[in-house]
Amino acid sequence: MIDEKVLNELMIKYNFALQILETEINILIKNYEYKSKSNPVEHIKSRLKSNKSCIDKLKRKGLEINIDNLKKYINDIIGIRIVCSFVSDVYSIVNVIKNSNQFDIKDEKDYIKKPKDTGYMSYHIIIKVPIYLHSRVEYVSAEIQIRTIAMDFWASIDHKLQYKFPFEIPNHIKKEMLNCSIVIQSLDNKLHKINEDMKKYK
Ligand code: 0O2
Repeated sequence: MIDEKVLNELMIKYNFALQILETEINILIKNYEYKSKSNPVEHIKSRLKSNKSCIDKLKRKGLEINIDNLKKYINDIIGIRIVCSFVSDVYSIVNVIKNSNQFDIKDEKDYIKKPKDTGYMSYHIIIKVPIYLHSRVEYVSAEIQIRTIAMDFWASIDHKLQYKFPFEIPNHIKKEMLNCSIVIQSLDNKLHKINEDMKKYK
């Protein structure tokens, strides 16, 4: 079991890291926007996972509920979501983050090229963020999700309808949500083409 006080203290540290990361990401994006004279990001959202969600996720992964497992196996206690206009913008932002040499990248998952079975699409980068304490530096994981507004729309509805549903989801519902994701993919492709076409007239 996890002592509530110890967990709250850990969350304070994660909150420091989240604030540093938010600032770094904002600076990187503003700098990219200035240099490329483009505006690829619609909005950025960040959050710290709640104590309950952390514990539920450890349970879901079949792990013992303790602080060590939390630090080691839950990579998205710190979460930043960057929502872009077009698929091409998603990959531009991914490159900005990867080429910055500012972050220690632990893992990346391209759920756009290979969506999850549910239909979920997004690009995830897991990084290590330093927290500067009195006498030492501690590193914690953070997840950056980068996706289009259309993918974000689908993911948000899916999160409400089925992602955290505690019982077995009927097959026809899963199939309908997957079909919606295919529609989203096709919409993103169409919008990308329109954007490319429009560049000729600018
Ligand atoms: P919440 O409440 O959104 O934070 P891993 O150890 O990396 O294998 P993990 O972290 O589950 O395990 O990796 P994964 O599958 O990449 O999922 C990370 C996050 O992506 C999830 O965090 C969700 O936010 C989102 N996600 C993944 N799959 C789906 C999906 O099918 N639908 C929706 N809507 N979101 C999804 P959490 O902690 O599970 O949930």
